[in-house]
Amino acid sequence: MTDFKMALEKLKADHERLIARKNSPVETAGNGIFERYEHPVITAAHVPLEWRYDLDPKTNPYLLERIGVNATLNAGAVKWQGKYLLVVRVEGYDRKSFFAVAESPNGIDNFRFWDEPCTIPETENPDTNVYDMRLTVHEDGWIYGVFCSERKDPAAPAGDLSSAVAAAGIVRTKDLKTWHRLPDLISGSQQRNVVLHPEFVDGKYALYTRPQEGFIETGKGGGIGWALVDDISHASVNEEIIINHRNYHTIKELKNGEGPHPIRTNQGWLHLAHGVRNCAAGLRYVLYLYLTDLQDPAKLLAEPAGYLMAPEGDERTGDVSNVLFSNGWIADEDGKVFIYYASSDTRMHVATSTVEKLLDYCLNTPADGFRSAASVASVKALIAKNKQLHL
Ligand code: M1P
Repeated sequence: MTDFKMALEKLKADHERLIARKNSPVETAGNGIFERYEHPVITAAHVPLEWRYDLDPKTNPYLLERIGVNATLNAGAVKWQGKYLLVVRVEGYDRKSFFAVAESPNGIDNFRFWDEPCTIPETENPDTNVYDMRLTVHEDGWIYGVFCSERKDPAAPAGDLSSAVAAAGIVRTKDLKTWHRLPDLISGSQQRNVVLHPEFVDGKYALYTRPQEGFIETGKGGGIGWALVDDISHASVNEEIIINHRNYHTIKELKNGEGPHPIRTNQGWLHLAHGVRNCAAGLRYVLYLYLTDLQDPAKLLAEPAGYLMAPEGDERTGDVSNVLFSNGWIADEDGKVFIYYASSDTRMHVATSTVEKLLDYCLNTPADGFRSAASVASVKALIAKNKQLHL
């Protein structure tokens, strides 16, 4: 066998071993609310070899990687024809992200990318970068993908090659293969983390928004917003109310953002979001839950204090360390919930729970009292309750 053939066989065998690797829940006692899994579900090394290597010995005799993948992160999720699909943000060495579908039979391992990345049509004003797609199977019959479209800030002073503008790009599809681009969301501010609610509300499309004054800073943007839209093919934010606020001295004092679209439950809409605070180590991104009213999804019913999940162990390091971010989850018919999250902007993981447990967590965890004394009162109330049990 030639050196080239041997190297290729090894590459293929290593790749297949990685993809077929079984994933199991981490066995250490957790908090009972969810289970983490041993291995990430998708890493840069999961990306097909054909996307990265020229496999022709004549043009690539040393079998060098031609197009490197830096990270696989922030995936939208949907259960589709019995399969668990992630629309992954694949980021190349060139810093550009694109979307690609990976499919698993069980939601926890064996994620395989489809043959080719998604082709997302551009608008007249081409996106420089696209990322973080939220998928919504809407009751209008389409599957929508709402994502961040990033372009250079036209008002940036000469020499400033960093300032950017974030807007919500919108695509829709019937098969997750052919994507139709709609005009970007028109908004008075920059927008990231925009998510389409799966049902009409008062006969209109409903969007979770995240108004922000700059590309990074939300400024006066108060948190997760809510806007009703008459025509999704010319979507425009006219009235925007804040339904989940940022608060001083909380996990979301700097900014927050809706994760995937909320799950309909018999107690209300269950939301997963990220909260960000600043500290000496930089920005820290954690995941939290809140519940809103079934009839009025903009009305907050419950919100536990603090985070549901924070970066742990290996999750804490990566391209942008100390970050957990989620824009995809899947609720199965039996109530099992697959939470897909990226750690440190580098790789994708799964954690599992159930709708029942997440509701219990949401409804029975004390809310934030915004002062240390209130936290002490919560702990003391729990101690007093437990004392009654005479265990
Ligand atoms: O680097 C962490 C995250 O930062 C941004 O999130 P947000 O808009 O809430 O600040 C996004 O760029 C996201 O992709 C990234 O994971």
